[in-house]
Amino acid sequence: MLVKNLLAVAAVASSALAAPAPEKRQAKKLKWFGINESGAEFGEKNFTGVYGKEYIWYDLNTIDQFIAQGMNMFRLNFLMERITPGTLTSPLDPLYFGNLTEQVKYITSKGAYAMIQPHNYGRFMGNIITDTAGFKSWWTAVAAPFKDNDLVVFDTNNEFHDMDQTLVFNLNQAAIDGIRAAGATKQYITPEGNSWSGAWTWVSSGNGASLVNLKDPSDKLIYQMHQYLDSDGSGTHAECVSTTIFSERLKAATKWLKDNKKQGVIGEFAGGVNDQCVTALQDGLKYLADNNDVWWGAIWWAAGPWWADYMYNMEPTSGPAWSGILPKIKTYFGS
Ligand SMILES: *[C@@H]1O[C@H](CO)[C@@H](O)[C@H](O)[C@H]1NC(C)=O
Ligand SMILES: *[C@@H]1O[C@H](CO)[C@@H](O)[C@H](O)[C@H]1NC(C)=O
Ligand SMILES: CC(=O)N[C@H]1CO[C@H](CO)[C@@H](O)[C@@H]1O
Repeated sequence: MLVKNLLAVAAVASSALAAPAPEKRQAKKLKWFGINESGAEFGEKNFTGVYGKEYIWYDLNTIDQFIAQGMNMFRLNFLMERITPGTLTSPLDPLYFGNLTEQVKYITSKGAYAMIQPHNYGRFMGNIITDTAGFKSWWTAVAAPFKDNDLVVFDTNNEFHDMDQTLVFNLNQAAIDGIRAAGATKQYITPEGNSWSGAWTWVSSGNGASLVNLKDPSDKLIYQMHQYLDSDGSGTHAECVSTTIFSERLKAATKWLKDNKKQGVIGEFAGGVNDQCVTALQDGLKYLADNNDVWWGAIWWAAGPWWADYMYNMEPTSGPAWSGILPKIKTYFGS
C-alpha cells in the first residue's frame, strides 16, 4: 500500500514540476518516515542474553499503529553477537535470526521498509572489528535470506566511533561487497560514518572526504547520518539548543550531498517534548523536505516495549513522544 503511495507521490511531484500550481503549492515531503525499534540490542554487555529478560523484540501490533500514522520505515536494532554467537563467521542463530526474520517479513508484508541494523558501533564482543573479510562474510550470510525482498534496507553498522577512518571506510566497503555478493542487488544500503555518524560533523570529521569514495555496483547507497538537537549532540537531554538548531546542523552535510551527487537519510533524530524542540524539529524537517532531492527522510529515535517514560519514547500509545511529538511532525512526510 505504501509503495503505491510512494509511486503516487512521485507522479504528483513530476506533474507538479510540469505545471506548478500558482500559490498554495503543496509543500515538499520526505519519502521515508520511520522509527527506530529498539530493545533487541538491550543488555549490550551480555552477548548471549535471555529473550524477555535481557532483551526483547518488537510488538508487531505497534508496527500497524505506526503505519497508520504514515510511517513506512522501521530501523530494527539488534546485536551482531546474537546473530552469529562467538565469531563473525559462526552459523546464524536460528532463534534470534528467526525473530529478526519474523519482524522483517511482517513489516515488508505491509509494504513498509525494514532496515536491518546491527547496533554495534563497529565493535564485536567489545572489540573494534578489524577483520574486514569476516565482516564481509557476516553480511553475505545475513543478507542472503533477504535477497529477493526489495523492501529490506541494509545499514552497515550503527555509529562507528573512535576508529581509524580508513578502517571505517573498509568496513563499509566490505559490507557493501558482502551484501551484493549475497545476490541482494536491488536493495538500498546505508553506510554510516565515524564520530557516531553525526550529520553536523559529517564534513569536519573527515567522513565526507573518506566515504565519498565508497563503490556500489548497484548504485543504491543512501548515506545515513544521525542528528540530535541537544548541546553536545548526544541525544541525552530533553532540551534543544534553539528553534533552528536542527536545520543549522544539517547544512554542511546537505551541501556535501549536493556537491557530490549523493543521497542521505537521517537515521536517528529526536528532541524532548517541549515547545522549543517541537519548533526545532519542524524547522529541521521542513529543511530536509525542501532538500528532498538529496534527503530521503528521517527516522525517529526511538520506540520499543521497554523504553517506558524515556523522554524520546514514541511507543504507542504511552510513550511521551507518541502524543507530544508525532502529531506535530508527521505532516512533513509521505503524501
Ligand atoms: C547473561 O545471560 C545469561 C544467559 O544467557 C544469564 O544467565 C546471565 O545471568 C546474564 N548475565 C548478566 C550479567 O546479565
Ligand atoms: C524468537 O525467540 C524466542 C526466544 O529465543 C523463541 O522462543 C522464538 O521461537 C523465536 N521466534 C521465531 C519466529 O524464531
Ligand atoms: C540517543 C540514545 O538514546 N542512544 C541510545 C541508543 O541505544 C543504546 C542501546 O539501546 C543506548 O545505549 C543509547 O544510549
